Order: sequence, then structure tokens, then C-alpha cells
Amino acid sequence: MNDSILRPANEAELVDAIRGHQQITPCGNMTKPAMSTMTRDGDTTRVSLSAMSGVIEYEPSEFTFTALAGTRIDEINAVLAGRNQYLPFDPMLVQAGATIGGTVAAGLSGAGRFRFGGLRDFIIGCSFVSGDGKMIRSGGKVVKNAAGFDIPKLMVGSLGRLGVMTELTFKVFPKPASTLTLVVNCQSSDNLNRRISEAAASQWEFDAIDSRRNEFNLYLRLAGPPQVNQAIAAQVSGRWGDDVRELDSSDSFWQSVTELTFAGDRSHVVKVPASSQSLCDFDHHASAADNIVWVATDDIAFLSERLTKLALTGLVVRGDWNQAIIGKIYQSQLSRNIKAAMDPLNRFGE
Ligand SMILES: Cc1cc2nc3c(=O)[nH]c(=O)nc-3n(C[C@@H](O)[C@H](O)[C@H](O)COP(=O)(O)OP(=O)(O)OC[C@H]3O[C@@H](n4cnc5c(N)ncnc54)[C@H](O)[C@@H]3O)c2cc1C
Repeated sequence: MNDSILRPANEAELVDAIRGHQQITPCGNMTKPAMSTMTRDGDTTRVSLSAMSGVIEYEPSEFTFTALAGTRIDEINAVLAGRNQYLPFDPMLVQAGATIGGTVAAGLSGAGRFRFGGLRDFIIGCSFVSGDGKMIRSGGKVVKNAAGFDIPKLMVGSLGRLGVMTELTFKVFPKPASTLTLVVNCQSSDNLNRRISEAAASQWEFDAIDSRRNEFNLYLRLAGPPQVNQAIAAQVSGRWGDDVRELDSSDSFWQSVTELTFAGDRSHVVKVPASSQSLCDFDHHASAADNIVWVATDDIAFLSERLTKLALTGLVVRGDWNQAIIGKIYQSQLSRNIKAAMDPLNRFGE
């Protein structure tokens, strides 16, 4: 990795930058440093999308927008909020400066994915430069569009290995009238498991079902008209009694999850698609009804060993490390074939 950073101002300059260098690492605000400082055999040049920023199209009546890849998510959120719309998958590290390109490449969705789906369910179009320097446009700018391969979804979680994204189109949703968060203290791990399953299978439409096993706490977010939220909250209290209380600081609690500040001064946070039952001796926060665990640790090598033993994979979301993926690394023949097709000169990282 050399220290120089190229900052192309438009697609033509980006194509030139890619054609002119043997090894490229796309980067942004580097809010997720392990993903943009991965070790490589040779000398790699960072290409920052910082100069390619801005929401370039917004159709509130169609519920779609298109933004350049270097656009910060907080800028996108502000534009959408002006028309009472939002990205309901709860993008991560927004205050930290995450951009839409880095968010797609990292495949990061937050707690809101429980009800509405993750980032991959909202991306509908994408332009990018392939490893052999071709400008490619895929998907569309309308929600109903079934033509061609769904390459935009392939870019979700690609970590800059398949192409450098320049422009992204998303569909969005209307913002709910209000939100309310309930905390349910479950007193034991078994009770927490039972209540997570019950909440996920219930007729109540929770926006998010999160938990912290080491506190035995379940966090349920409701999003809708205030009367509906209150009616559901009363039913939940009727079911679980005094264990249920309303959280006063709902917004700051969910921000501690999306910004990963729940981890305090732990140096690393790693996203693991697993139940927190197998990682309960680490500080953590679990999302999506205990299907995603955000593990906070100062000893990432130890966590990596543990994940390998459990045959689990982790994505290093906070803190420096020499690789983005730790634990058990799976690579299918299909993913190798896709990499070879989109990056035939092996310009981007493995
Ligand atoms: C030194 C530096 C200074 C900057 N200064 C500013 C500034 O002053 N103002 C400003 O608004 N922005 C600035 N940027 C930001 C900028 O380049 C983008 O905002 C960027 O896309 C942010 O990404 P991220 O933090 O979400 O993801 P990162 O943590 O940077 O990256 C996450 C992953 O996504 C990949 N990735 C990121 N972008 C793409 C892409 N477009 N295509 C394919 N893969 C990608 C990375 O390789 C990595 O694997 C700066 C960036 C750098 C490196």
C-alpha cells in the first residue's frame, strides 16, 4: 500500500486512474479502515471517491434517488427527510461519515433490516468501473425493472473487489409517524431466547428486535402511528408484565447501535452472522432477532481464532486490522468465477 490517494473528479478520470495503475483499492472516508487497508502482495494505490459526491436525481413521487458513490449517508438522509422519506434498513456509521459507496461495498445494514430487509433489498441500480477499466451500468432507476443480471446486488458486500462504484440508485420508504422502544428484561438467557422467538413470530410488527445477552435485555422498536405503537406496547406489557418498560432515550439508544458506540473504547467491532449464544463471553449487541452479532473486543486475534473454531466468519467494521474478513473464510468457485469476469487483470484485492 502506498500513501498516495487519487481523487478523480468524474467517471472519465476514474477510468484513467484505474487503467493507469496495476493495483487499486477504492476507498472513501475510511470509516471502516480494515476494509480499505487490506494487505496485498504488491503496491496498491488508493482511489478516493470523495470528489464524486452528491444526490444527482431524486423522485419523491417514485420513491427513488440516485447518488454518486462518494455521497455521505447523512447528506442522503437529509435530502430524504425533506420529503418525509428514509432508508429503513438503518445505515451504519452515518455520523462517522460513511458514504453510500462504502456502505454498499461493506454490505452494512442496521437494526431496521428486521422488518423491511437489508441494503440489498433497496439497491436497484449501479454504475461502476470494472477491473479492465470499462464503465458499466446495471439495473435501473425505476422500482419495477426485471431486465438483465441483478449486478447491483452482487456489489453488496463486494469490499471493492469487483469494481469501483460511481453511481447508485435506491428505492426508499415513507418515514413512520413515530417510533417507540420497549426494553424487556428477561432475567435469564433461556428466557431471552424464548422471548426473541415469541416476538419474531408474533402478530406485532416490530421494526427491530435487538438484544444484549449479557444484560438479558430485549429491545423492541415499534414504528407507526402513535396510537398503534401505544396499543401494541400495552399488549406486550400485558404479556410480559413488569419486565417491560418504555425506553426514554430511544433515538440515542439506536444511534449507539448504528454508530457502534455501544462498544465504548473497545478497539474493534466485528459483525458476525450468528446467534449471540455462541459469543456471549464477548461484549456484544445482537440485531435482527439474534441473527447478527456486533462483537466488541480489544483482542481481535483471539476473536478470529474463536470464529475459526466455530466455523463462523466475521467482518471487521471498526478498528484497523490487516484483513477485513476474519475467522473461517469461505470462497466458492462461483465467487472466484465472478471475480475473474469482473476483474480479469486482478487490479482489485482478493
Ligand atoms: C484521505 C481521505 C480524505 C477524504 N476526505 C473527504 C472529505 O474531505 N469530504 C468528503 O466528503 N469525503 C472525503 N473522503 C471520502 C470518500 O472518498 C467517500 O466518501 C467514500 O466513499 C466513503 O466510504 P466509507 O467511509 O463509507 O467506506 P470505506 O471505509 O472507505 O470503505 C469500505 C469498503 O468499501 C470499499 N469502497 C468504498 N467506496 C467504494 C466504491 N465507490 N466502489 C467500490 N468499493 C468501494 C472499500 O474498498 C472498502 O472495502 C475522503 C477519503 C479519504 C481516503
